[in-house]
Amino acid sequence: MVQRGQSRWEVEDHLSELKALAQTSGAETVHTFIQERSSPDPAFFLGKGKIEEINEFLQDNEIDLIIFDDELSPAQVRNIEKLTGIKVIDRTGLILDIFALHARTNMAKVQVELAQLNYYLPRLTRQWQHLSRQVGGIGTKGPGETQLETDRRLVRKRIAHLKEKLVRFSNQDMVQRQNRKGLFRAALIGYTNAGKSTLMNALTDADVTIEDQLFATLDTTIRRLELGPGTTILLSDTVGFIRKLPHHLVASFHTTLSETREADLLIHVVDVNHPNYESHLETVERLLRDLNMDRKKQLLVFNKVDRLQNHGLLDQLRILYPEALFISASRHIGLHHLKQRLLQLAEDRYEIREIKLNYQSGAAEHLFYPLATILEKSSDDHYLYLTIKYDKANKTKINRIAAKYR
Ligand SMILES: Nc1nc2c(ncn2[C@@H]2O[C@H](COP(=O)(O)OP(=O)(O)OP(=O)(O)O)[C@@H](O)[C@H]2O)c(=O)[nH]1
Ligand SMILES: [Mg+2]
Repeated sequence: MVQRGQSRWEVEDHLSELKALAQTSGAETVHTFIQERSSPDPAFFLGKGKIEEINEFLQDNEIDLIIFDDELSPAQVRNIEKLTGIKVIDRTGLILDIFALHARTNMAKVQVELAQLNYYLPRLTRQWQHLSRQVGGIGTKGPGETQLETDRRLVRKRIAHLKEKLVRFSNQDMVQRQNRKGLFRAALIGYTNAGKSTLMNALTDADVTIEDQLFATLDTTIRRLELGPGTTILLSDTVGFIRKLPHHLVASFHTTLSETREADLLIHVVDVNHPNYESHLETVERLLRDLNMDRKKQLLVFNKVDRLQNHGLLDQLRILYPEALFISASRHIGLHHLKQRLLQLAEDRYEIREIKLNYQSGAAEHLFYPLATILEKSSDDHYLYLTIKYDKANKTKINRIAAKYR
């Protein structure tokens, strides 16, 4: 629906993205309808005339599903389904379906189911009687409860169970992150389908799935990336963002996004070929603000330059974003530059210096192993000289050891 303050062009764009989402979930789009209206109708969302026009079309064609780009109230969905006799979902429901379809790991599955249940809870109707079976038969109908109340109770119980499971996952995750402490961490982020996983695979030996689909990636993959002597960073690839990412999903994917939250650097990948790359960029920035990650250091990377027809655009972008890099992840264009930049950024965190150790206590050398990389080693009759490189965060510890064995 085109509402006040929106242009028709903008709405058409949103619909073409909705089509891509529908395609990803396996639906074929037969027709799209647009209505201009100052505000939605409380009962049917659209105006009466429009609903009738759509209904007529539905009856003349074999349609299985109506998808709305805007979020509908549970009552609006029920009313339209009743009138047309056809299943109705909104953008949020569609995105949740895709996530459910693409969830592979246990953690992703739990996160998606949690988001789905939170979304469907207020939308439960009598048709949900199969629920008691789905939830594994726990809790039979209590005294004086209607089926609907029983269903709601079952869903709430399931939600509590899934939340507990997520806490366990996030505790495990925390232990793993503790173990990785000390290394510089960069996280690939960006709009869905921008090429984050392609870049991940191009830079590391990760074998992340790449698809010309929305939300191919739902989990976080982390790999080591060696950039130079003593400079290894951790690179992570994770779930993409989209306009109006359902808030239930954002809340559920807390654990998946934790690596991004703790990263030292966000590598923001943008598909420069997409006609809406600008609004994608803004959407990602907005989501980062919502997630309180907007103060993190960022590196903007425009991807898919190999397909770019309009070379004037590159010149324009170079002026607008002087710090940005231009690459093709699939053709390996500009990756050397990107690695150089990453090396620079990571190096800012390190210091190199020479340490002189009393030869008598030469065995102290091993004390530096967990804290620093030894670049060079030499000795004379009295001393052992070590050139070491270390994270500035370890400076105090290094100083203490150096002072003790001088
Ligand atoms: N022409 C061209 N295509 C690319 C490039 N990088 C990625 N692609 C294609 O873009 C599509 C999406 O790539 P992915 O790496 O799966 O994108 P993603 O950002 O990980 O997407 P999600 O995980 O779904 O959010 C795939 O069809 C890739 O082959 C590039 O540099 N040039
Ligand atoms: Mg991906």
